[in-house]
Amino acid sequence: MTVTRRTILGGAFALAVAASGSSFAAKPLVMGFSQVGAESEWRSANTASIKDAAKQAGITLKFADAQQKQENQVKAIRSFIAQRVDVIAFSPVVETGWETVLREAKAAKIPVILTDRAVNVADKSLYVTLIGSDFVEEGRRAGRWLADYAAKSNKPVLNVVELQGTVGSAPALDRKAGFEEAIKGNPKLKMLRTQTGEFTRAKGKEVMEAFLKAHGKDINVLYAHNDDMAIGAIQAIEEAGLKPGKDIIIVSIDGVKGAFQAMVAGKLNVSVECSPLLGPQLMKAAQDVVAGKPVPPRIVTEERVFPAEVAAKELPNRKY
Ligand code: GZL
Repeated sequence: MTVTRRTILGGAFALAVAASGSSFAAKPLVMGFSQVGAESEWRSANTASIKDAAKQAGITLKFADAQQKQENQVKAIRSFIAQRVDVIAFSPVVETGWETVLREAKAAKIPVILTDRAVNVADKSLYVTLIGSDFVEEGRRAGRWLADYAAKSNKPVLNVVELQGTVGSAPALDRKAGFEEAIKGNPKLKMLRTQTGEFTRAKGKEVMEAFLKAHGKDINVLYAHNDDMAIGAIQAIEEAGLKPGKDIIIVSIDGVKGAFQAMVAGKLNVSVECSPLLGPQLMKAAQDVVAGKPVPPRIVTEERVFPAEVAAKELPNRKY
């Protein structure tokens, strides 16, 4: 159980006030949050969820956008430590390089909660919990859908190109691993090219243009680690005179509104859900940590797979 500075002070103060017989309103919990950036529809929905949930919970949120740079996240965390916030939360842009600043937070007795992405540290006491998706399973789900599609295809082999997410990030590493695990040894699926599209529409389009220039009609499938890169690639495929969703089958991850619209238009074949709506779980975990209550070391979000056939029915229900 994490006993924070605020827990001890709060307890002693409450005892003193109770003895004096007067009532008191505890000061609002203060959270420092370092966000990856604003690179995708998913990230914007994640930011909105965190800000809304903080407001609902009466938590004072100090929010910093790192513009996808790790050094900006380290600076923000150091600033939160200097401001003596009650809890620090962040979505680490990449998995490595966090030990030093997390040790500084631990020395300051400020609990740290990870949301969305994981860090690769030997000392698991450097953070309280990780709230977010199982990216390896998301990659497996994408691979399983494609394996089922390939089994029904009359083509002897399907050539696959892959747009990876941010190099070194947990979702990029894990979605690649899960996908490869699901298609391993499948004689009908051949990996042709793989390259990062940095989770953005612009880079996804640029890299897909290069793939098309090199391989053209030999490309049968695109596996994109997020919908934004898939949507960028769709533009490149159309500009090359090919039909996305038909000439090139597209498998993607996130389940953002843009993906549902592309599926309804017949340009995307499936999106594996990765929920950005982590705000309420994050605020609950923060309140529990500060109150000295136990918090599980891993909180996994529940998610589904949305093939194009269900997109029109599901679109009105989507919250992001
Ligand atoms: C996944 C998240 C990824 C999304 C991308 O939890 O970290 O980052 O899949 C986003 O859209 O940019």
